[in-house]
Formats: sequence, C-alpha cells, structure tokens
Amino acid sequence: MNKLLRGFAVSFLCVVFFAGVPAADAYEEGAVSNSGTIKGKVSFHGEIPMRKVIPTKDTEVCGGIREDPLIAMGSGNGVTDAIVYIKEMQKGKKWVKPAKSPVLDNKNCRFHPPVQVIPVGMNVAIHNSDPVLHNTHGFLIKSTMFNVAMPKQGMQVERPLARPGIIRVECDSHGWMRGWIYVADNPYYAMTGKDGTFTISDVPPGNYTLVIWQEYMGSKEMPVTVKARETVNVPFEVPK
Ligand SMILES: [Cu+2]
Repeated sequence: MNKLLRGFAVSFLCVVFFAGVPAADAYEEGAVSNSGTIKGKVSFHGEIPMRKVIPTKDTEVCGGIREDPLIAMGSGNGVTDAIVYIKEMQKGKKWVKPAKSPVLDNKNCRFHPPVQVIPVGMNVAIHNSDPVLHNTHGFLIKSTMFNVAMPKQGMQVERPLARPGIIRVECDSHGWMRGWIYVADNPYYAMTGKDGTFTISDVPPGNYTLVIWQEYMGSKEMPVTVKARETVNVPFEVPK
C-alpha cells in the first residue's frame, strides 16, 4: 500500500471507530421553563415468577439452594427496582451526578445494590466484601463492558461506563449471581421506590418515549405527553 492510500485507510477507520462510539457528553444542560412532571406507579398482580438458585461452591459464604423472586415486590402491589427513563433526551435540566463513583458490592455472593443507575462517563467502583474469589463481568447485550477478577476480600476496582444501556452483571465464578446497571445518557430517569412509585421532574413540555425496565419483563416503551406546569400520571402494570 502506498503512503497516501494508507493515510486514507487510517482516516477511514478513525471515522468508523468514532462514529460507532456515542459521545458521553451528548446531553446538553440548560434552563427549562414551563416544565411538567411525570409520575407513576409500576405494579404487578399475580404469582411472582421465581428463579431457582443452586450454589455449587463457596456455600458457607453464598448460602444454599433457594428461590429468588424475579420481581421485587414492595407495598400495595408496587414493584421496586424498576427503572423508568425518557429515551433519547438531548437537552434539558441540569444533571446532578453522584459526587463519587457508585459502588457495586459483591456480598454473600449477591450484588448490592442489585439494580442501580449510573450516569454515562462515570466509573463503577466494584467491591468485594467476601473472603472468596468473585469475577465481576458486565455485559451490554453480548459485549463485555468490564471484567474484573476480585480475589481478595476488601478489594475495590473502578471501571469506566462509556456506553449507555442496560448492563447485565454476572460473576464468572458464581454463575447464578445477577445484577443490573442502567447507564443513563440523560438525567430524566427514576427508580421505583418501596411502593412502586416514581417521579421524573423538570421535563420540558413535549412528546416523549418513556421506557420502563424491570428484570423479569425487560424494557417496554410507551408514549407520554408532558404539558406545561402539569403532572401526567403513568400507571404501568408488569405483564404476567
Ligand atoms: Cu462471585
């Protein structure tokens, strides 16, 4: 390959590479006037689906055979640990981010917290509270986002979260461990509280796509219209 051709090929590859990586700072903060609020409740009625967990090693730390609920229920048929967010929000309210890297702890062979939201561009601080080896492995669909061997109790390692989306966290050492991180690309998100309710505030008037994610259900989308200085109520039922 001659020099000119090689230079061209390199530039082309750079363009392809950067085009494929969403900019972490794409969200634009600004003043929001006449804002509205999205409120709602994620609920579930019916028999709670269970997942059988069969620890095959480290049972003195990890516990024995058990069934874990795939829907975390709170009070009044409310679903906790569901994430609600506005999809592809380009600009709006100021994004108040955590002062330090949020922690994902491995404790008694469970992830704590089991579900959390971390702004894109921040680090996750992966911690091992157990006296056994964990290998914390995060996937965005099939791509590895982080993969950290944690052989020692008290060990902590930070990893950057460069791409938005729902990361499924597994442990290569204990195949039954499961956790979730939603890497947010804008500040219009909420996690449901103990009664399944959520609030997303300071939303500019407009038409949006609201995404509701829950471990058992996955993601569901619904249209929502926010009017100036009004609260729109969005009830949502997790299907059986
Ligand atoms: Cu583990």
